[in-house]
Amino acid sequence: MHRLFVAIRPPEPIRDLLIDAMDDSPELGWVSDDNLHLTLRFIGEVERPLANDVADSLGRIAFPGFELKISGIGRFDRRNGGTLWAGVEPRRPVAELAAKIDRACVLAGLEPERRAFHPHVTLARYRRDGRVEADAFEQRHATLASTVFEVDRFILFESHLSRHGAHYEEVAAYPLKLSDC
Ligand code: 3AM
Repeated sequence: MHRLFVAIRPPEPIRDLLIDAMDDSPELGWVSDDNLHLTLRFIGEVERPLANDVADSLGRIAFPGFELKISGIGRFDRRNGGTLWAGVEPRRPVAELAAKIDRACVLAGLEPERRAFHPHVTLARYRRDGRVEADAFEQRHATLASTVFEVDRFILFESHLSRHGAHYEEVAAYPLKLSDC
């Protein structure tokens, strides 16, 4: 089985900005530089033939490149903890691309995504006792903003989980283009 997801990888200067904002709060489990990404579609565990069909279907997507910037900090608070993330602007092109990727996944045989799409770059994960630190970080960096960067591709990643954490391997990169020519 292959645990897959589709994401945008921010360029190095943008990742540097995010890493510079991270601090040494012991309750916040920071995401490493290698793992910083904006998830467009979580696919989950699939067998090889379906993985190949998804990869082929993604390759038929035509979507123009667009500009994005990091803007603000937010949290998904859950009962036992949560995630701290950086937001992006504008959200419209990234949401449209995510919708197109979802359609491509459905054409390949996956169930459609039913959850609302909230584009974000996860910065840290925390347990219940990290909420105060997460809140403080969110307040401190509420106005975090990057320069604009070009999104010129999206990437199919395979996630390898181990007791050392997640390792994301790039399976394929899909350039954004104006048409199918
Ligand atoms: O981009 P982020 O960090 O928000 O949390 C996982 C990560 O999201 C999410 O997929 C991204 C790449 O691993 N993820 C993991 N398991 C998931 C699941 N069962 C999931 N998203 C939805 N359902």
